[in-house]
Amino acid sequence: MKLYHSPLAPNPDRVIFFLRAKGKLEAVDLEEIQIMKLEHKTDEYRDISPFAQVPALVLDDGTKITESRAICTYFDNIFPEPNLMGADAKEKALIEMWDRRVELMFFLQFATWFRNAHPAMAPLEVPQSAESAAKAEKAARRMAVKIDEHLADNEYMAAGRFSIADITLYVTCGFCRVMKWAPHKELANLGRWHEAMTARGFAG
Ligand SMILES: N[C@@H](CCC(=O)N[C@@H](CS)C(=O)NCC(=O)O)C(=O)O
Repeated sequence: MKLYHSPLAPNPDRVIFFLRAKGKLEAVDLEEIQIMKLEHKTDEYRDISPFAQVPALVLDDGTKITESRAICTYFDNIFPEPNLMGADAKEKALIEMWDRRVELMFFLQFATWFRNAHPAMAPLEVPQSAESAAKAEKAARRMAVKIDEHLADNEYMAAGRFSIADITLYVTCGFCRVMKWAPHKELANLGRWHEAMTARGFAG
């Protein structure tokens, strides 16, 4: 199977870190798509990913999976150990709850801020909006504080153990560098959690 990705892009990184945490990165052929060269906008790539986004996973039977969380779900099923998305009903619900909160309320807010504010994003976000950027920045900063409060009483994001929710949060903290922001250096609990995650080595 083939995984289309872009170096340093957060959604593909989420999948790559997930696979590495399972010790299965070598199970996929990696193919690089350069977003900044608009390689994802070609007709050839749109045949693989109709929304012209990375990551995209193409299975050996030709099936295309083009949402990062759905790709992770697929890998969690075919490579069951270590389980990263929940082993029973309660764990599945708790991990999904936190993973979706991190994705929708932190990652997406940060991405909206970045895409609307950073000059390098002008070709991809047309037109950029200062108002959207300001609103999303506020929401991202607010959510970082909420996550820090959650981590004051929790070693991991969900279910008392390492999961995709930690991977999604780790990717988001790293992505924040593009706006010269390091939430894990400002917020103590997030900082402690971030050091522990770095020590696990899944980010390569
Ligand atoms: N919901 C999608 C989002 C994928 C996405 O937005 N990927 C970005 C890279 S991190 C992309 O392909 N951007 C290209 C563009 O905006 O033109 C997923 O989770 O896979």
